[in-house]
Formats: sequence, structure tokens, C-alpha cells
Amino acid sequence: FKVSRKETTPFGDQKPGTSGLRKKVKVFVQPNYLHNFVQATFNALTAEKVRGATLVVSGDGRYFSKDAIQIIIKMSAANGVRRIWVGQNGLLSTPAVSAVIRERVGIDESKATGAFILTASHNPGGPHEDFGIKYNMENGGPAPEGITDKIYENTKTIKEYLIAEDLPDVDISSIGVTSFTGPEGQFDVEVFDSASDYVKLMKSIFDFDSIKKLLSSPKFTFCYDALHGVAGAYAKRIFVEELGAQESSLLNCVPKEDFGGGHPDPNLTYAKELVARMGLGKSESQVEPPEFGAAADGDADRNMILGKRFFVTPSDSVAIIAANAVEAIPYFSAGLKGVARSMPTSAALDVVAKHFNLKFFEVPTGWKFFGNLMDAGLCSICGEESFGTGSDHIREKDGIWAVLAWLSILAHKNKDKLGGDKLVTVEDIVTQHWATYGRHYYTRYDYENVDAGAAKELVAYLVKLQSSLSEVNKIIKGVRSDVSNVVHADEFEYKDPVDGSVSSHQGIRYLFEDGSRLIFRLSGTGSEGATIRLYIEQYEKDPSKTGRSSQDALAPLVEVALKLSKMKEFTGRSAPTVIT
Ligand code: VG1
Ligand code: CO
Repeated sequence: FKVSRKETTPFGDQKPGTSGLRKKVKVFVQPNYLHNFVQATFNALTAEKVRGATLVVSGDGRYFSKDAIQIIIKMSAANGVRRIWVGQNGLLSTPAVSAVIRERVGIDESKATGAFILTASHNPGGPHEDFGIKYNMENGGPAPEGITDKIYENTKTIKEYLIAEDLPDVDISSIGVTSFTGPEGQFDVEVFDSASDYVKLMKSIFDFDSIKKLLSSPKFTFCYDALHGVAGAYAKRIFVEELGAQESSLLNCVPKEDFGGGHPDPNLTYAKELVARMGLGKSESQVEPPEFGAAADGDADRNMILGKRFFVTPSDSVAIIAANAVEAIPYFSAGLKGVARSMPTSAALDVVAKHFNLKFFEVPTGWKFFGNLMDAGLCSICGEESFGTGSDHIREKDGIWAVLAWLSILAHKNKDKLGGDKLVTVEDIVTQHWATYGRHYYTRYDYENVDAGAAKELVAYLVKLQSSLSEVNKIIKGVRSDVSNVVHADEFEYKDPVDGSVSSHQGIRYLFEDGSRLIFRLSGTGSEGATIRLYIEQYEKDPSKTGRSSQDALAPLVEVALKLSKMKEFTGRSAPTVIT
């Protein structure tokens, strides 16, 4: 093939967000749009590092992925990349990409240098919905801000990109290697099985035999919903073929370009079918719900954990996994190095860290901040309130890992009970956890697609307001006299303890005397307008008061948050779009 230099002009809107660049498909299909971003990434990595590299290119299979993969292959060839690895049909979950970068050995003993992950995660897909792309580094984790800032700077000044126009499209549907010769020598595209590296890694972490025993008990019933995302490509292999679950326990496990028209976000609003099956829907189902249910998002890095008629908040989930990991999961049997959560995630994990005297870190929203801690051996388990949980086995959050972690805990607690008449349930595990550690009532309100100017004004108002605690407390007392005082407020700033880099303006926090917290921040993953997130949390230590409904328990704080932020005045919204 030949290398062509193509003239191009910058687009002004290619700033990567919390997790890469996400836009409507109609934006991505503009001539040169994807090309500019890919070249800007190569330039940020430097030509020296790109030349000879082995890059993984795959994603959640959403609409436009197949075209994007061919474009990236041709641009990689022209930029001197040595090898491209593609999961069969372009499918690899985000955690599987991370695992492939870290673990896979290809032909000629090659190892990957990095990856382009093609996903907009939990955002809907299809010609009228979202597409996305992000770059992951050699450690398997998302590019740090130093690199994403450089990519953005490059997109603003880009003048040309390189492409091998005459390279034929590569068949990514069948496994095998296709080789080409370019000006700098050989260029290979290797298509491989999407699941095998990841399955191997999971088998090295968990005790599959004990989970298998649990799943084969007639008293234990199981259900997994992939919401037509890429998790389907792993669920059958792991849950059915390896662990012996019935095929009928898999819902929506065929990956689709448009996720079947749905919103592939595993929460109580969007995972409707699973929610109904688990007995949490509006109308009670006729059949007895399964003991355990779980769902994933489009790229399978998120998870939702449910028990029979019972919802586990993600903040509780990571705390419970951390509290039980050493006993229940072989990978952690030597102990935990430390734990970490994102700032808006509830403090349930903090209490566990204290109890076990573990190193503990609070980082900004987004998985990229956990990677440095893990690389430095400071953190084993971490999580976010946004249905993200994971560990240092890779450098992304991992939806199926979280399900296997829960199944491991259930298997461990039921080790001697499988023959008896009652199993320890998900609900039992969570309520016992609350009894020991106290409960963090928690909810998140999302105001999606708000006018961007209005959202900025609301943030500016809250930034100014937090500087005067007396003003804040005056407003609060005027709304609810039964809510405690704010004792500290700030804009969250994080200094990475490993490389010293500082991330500022990561959300506004109001911290109350009784441990309650109100947090406001703008989403960095949306593709239209602005999304305001409001996080509300209240700690209850008294075991006789941990059984309330969270919406009831949090009602006073919600009222305070809405008045304090003038939410309705700024946004015109009297209710959030989604409550989780
Ligand atoms: C959201 C979540 C954040 C998560 C990010 C990527 O970001 O709040 O916790 O890390 O999505 O998850 P934001 O900036 O919109 O609040 V995923 O599954 O979209 O890669
Ligand atoms: Co995701």
C-alpha cells in the first residue's frame, strides 16, 4: 500500500470527556471527523511511539463501528503501526480490551501497546444516536488527562492526516491474520476470538467450581441481562458454558448495533425487563423472581446487582465486595492493598476501609484516576456510584467481574447451606452489612439535556455560594430545620499521590455535620446539551433505622438540595430525567 497525506481542517468540538469523545453518529460521519481525532491521537502519542506499535481496535459493536474500524486500520498502516488486533466482528468489551492489552500474546510473541475503544458506553446507539472513541494506554487504562489534553490541542490545529487509501477492507468476521506490505515493511491485521483472553483471566481470579456448585443448586436461580450490548458475547461463554447456568437465564444477550432500540444503561429505569423479572417492577410478576439478577451497559464495564425484589446500590456493592473479597475470592486471598472510590460515590467504602485499616483514596469521577493507584500497588478494589466496580486485575471497571464477585460471595456464604432449606440471599448480605457498618442512604438525580448556558450558571452560582457557610446554613434552615448544618463546602480538587498531577473543578461538595453530603457536578459523557448530576447521601449508624426506603429517608435533604441550587429557576425543570 501507499501512504497518502490528506489535507484537513480542525473541528472545534473534539474535547475528550470523562471517557473519550462521544457524539451523535451524524457528527462522527462528517468527512474527516473521525480521521482528525485518530491522527490527533497518533500525534499526541508521538510518531516514534506509534511506529512499530501493536494496537487493539474494537468496541461494543454499535452502529458505525465497522466503518470506523476500517478507517482506523488504514490510518494505522499509514502511520507506521506494525499490527492491528481486532476482536471477531469488531467486538470487545471495554474490560476485555484492558485485559487483552495486559495479557494477550499474539503472533511473533507480540504484546499490545494500546487500544482504540469504539463505544459510547451506556448511551443509545444507531444512526440517530451516539458513537464514541477513546484511547487506552499500555497499562490497559484510559489515557490520562496529560494525553487527552494533548489530543484536544492537536485537534484544534490539525492540518493533515495519513491514510493508506488503497488498502482493501479487511474481513473482520473471521479469525486469522491478513498481511500487507507498505513503505516501511509488513503490516498485519489479526482477528481473534473476543472472549477467550477475558475468560481465561476470570478463571484465574475466581473459584469457578464453587460458583458452579451454587448455580447448580435448585434453590439458587439466576438471570443476566446484557441489554443487547457486548456483554452478550461473554455471558454465554462464562455463565452458561463455564458455570452451567441455563440458557434461559440470559436476557438480551445478542449484541446489536442499536441495542435493540433500547438505552443500554443498567439501572432501575432502563433495565426494565430484568427489573420486572426480579419482582421490582410496577406490577408484581406471576412467577417467582430469581434469587440473583444482574445487568451490563453497552460496553460491559458497568453492572447492576439485584436480589429477589431487592436493589443493591453500586456504592454499597463495592463496599460489600471489599469487605468479603479476602475470604471469598482467591485473587485477593493475600489481602487488599487498598481501596478507592470516586468522590460522589457514597462513603460506605470508607467505613469498610477504616474497619480493616486499609489504605483509602477518594478520586475524581472517571476510571482513569484509579489506574495510577493500581500501577503503584496502592489499590486492589475500587468503585463508582454510577454502576462501576472493579479491581487491579485490569485498568477499567468490569461488569462481569462484579457479577462473578457477587456470585463468589454468595457461594462462600452458602458453602454449607446448599443442601439445607434456606440460602443466604443478596438481601441478607446487604442488611447484615448495614447492621455491621451502618447504612449510607443514597440517591442520584440526573437532569439530562439541560441548556448548556443554564447549567453553567447553576454551577457558577453554587461555586460562589459554597464560599459562605453562613449564607448556606441560613438558606438550609429556612427550608428544613431538621437538616443538620453544613460544616465544610468546596470545589473538589485532586492531587494524584503518585504523579502529583492536579485535577480541579471536579464538583461542588456540601458536607454536613452528621456526615450527609450534597454534591453537584456536570456530566462529561453526554453528547447533547448539559447533564447536571446531583448526588445525595445520608449516613445512618443506628441499626434500628437502616431499613427505611431511601427516597423517604432522603426527602429532607432532597428538598434542601433543590432549594439551595435553585434547580428549577436555573433549568426550568421541576423533576429530574432519571433517578438512580
Ligand atoms: C459517567 C459517570 C462516571 C463514569 C463515566 C464513564 O460520567 O458518572 O462515574 O466513570 O460515566 O462510564 P459523567 O461525567 O457523565 O458523570 V462509562 O460506562 O460511560 O465508560
Ligand atoms: Co460503559
